Amino acid sequence: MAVDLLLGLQWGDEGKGKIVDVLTSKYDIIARFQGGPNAGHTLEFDGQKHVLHTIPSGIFHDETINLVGNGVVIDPVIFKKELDNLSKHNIDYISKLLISRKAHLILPTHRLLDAASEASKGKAKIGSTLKGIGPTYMDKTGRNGIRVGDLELSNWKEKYRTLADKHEKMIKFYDVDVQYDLAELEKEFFNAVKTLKSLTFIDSEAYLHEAQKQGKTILAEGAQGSLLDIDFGTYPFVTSSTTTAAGACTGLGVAPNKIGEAYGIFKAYTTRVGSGPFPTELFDEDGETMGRVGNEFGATTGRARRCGWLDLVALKYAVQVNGITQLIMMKGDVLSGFKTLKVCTAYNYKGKKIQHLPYNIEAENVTPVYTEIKGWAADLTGMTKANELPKEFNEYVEFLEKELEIPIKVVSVGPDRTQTIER
Ligand code: 2SA
Ligand code: MG
Repeated sequence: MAVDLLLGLQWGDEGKGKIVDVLTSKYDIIARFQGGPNAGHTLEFDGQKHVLHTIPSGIFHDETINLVGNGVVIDPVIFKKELDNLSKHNIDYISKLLISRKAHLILPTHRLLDAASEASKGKAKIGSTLKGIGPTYMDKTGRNGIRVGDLELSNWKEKYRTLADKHEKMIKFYDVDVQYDLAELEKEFFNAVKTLKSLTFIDSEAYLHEAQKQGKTILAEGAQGSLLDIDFGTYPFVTSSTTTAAGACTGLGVAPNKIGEAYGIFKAYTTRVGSGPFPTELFDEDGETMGRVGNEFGATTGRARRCGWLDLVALKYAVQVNGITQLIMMKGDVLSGFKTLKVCTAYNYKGKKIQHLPYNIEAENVTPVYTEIKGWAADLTGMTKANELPKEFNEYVEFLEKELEIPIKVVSVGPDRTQTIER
């Protein structure tokens, strides 16, 4: 069986958690392949809201295996909190949560280094979630990292000490004000490592290979979005992992010719949290309305997300880079009540009209060219069938399908599992 992918096509927060949860009943295994606790995947059902950071979004289903792949970075402290929260809701995760031995660990000093790096950048800061993501991936590619499998070895604490001591020197080198009590942080860390060690560690690429041979269905769950990809995103204002389709290959050990459907998920408008260019960003009442109605606050940090119109130039780029086969449009309900909607269909770039994403999309180089589309007034949140959707809403969706040349098979009209309409 091929492995299907679910990828965010914008700057994250497209609603991946909700859709994985909706799709989960079709899959035997849900696997995370990149990122870490910088992600915030929100799921709502039975009147309750859950936010997951590292654990795959299939964990609330009884029959589903959830795998944290080798490409993920794990902070044992945050992981433990997630597990505690699952226990509170009587979710028995022990039998259905597997962790790759090759996943890297986020140490307390990685978090401190993240803070020091951001502080040293001043106004040019990335707007990182301060979860230690960048420094952990730096240690991974620098070949210094500590992996989950190391926890099974007797000398891992020596390795830990050597690395943490080095980090302390690096923190001093940044020469910024970062206050911490490492002894206290380490107490919490070692305690959380104990909890982590009670879970099942596996050689996950072999496991997935075998599962495929047995005909098991697998969904790779992306985190963040394509425009935050370390290579294809708005560098340097990106995260430190491959958030695009290729990340599922390196982050799970799945061969490219074993990828099946690539579901691309996007919001009917655009949001971004953290710094960096955002051509269609709004600083007016419309942007304020999107943020308020859409409840646009970071699920991990609580930061207000920047809002703007849908950017089709950027979306097309993401569709191409990922080889998207089906689209899912989220949060159409948030646009109810706008008389006119705008969609960016080209950029004015250095005096020329272009339709591809150029190297530099900073505001001084790029002004969006908009197509206006008539809005709809009706509240969509109570709708459950495609034939209830207003004519103007369908016209908006059809316009996007034509531009993107990919069908939009599902539209979401609210945060709950039930507010999902197939077209
Ligand atoms: P990092 O922490 O090093 O990965 O930050 C680098 C950039 O990546 C952005 N980033 C995100 N953008 C949107 N959503 C993310 N997850 C959380 C959420 C974020 C939150 O679901 O809302 O709660 O603030 C996420 N994770 C990383 C980040 O803003 C930086 O621009
Ligand atoms: Mg999120």
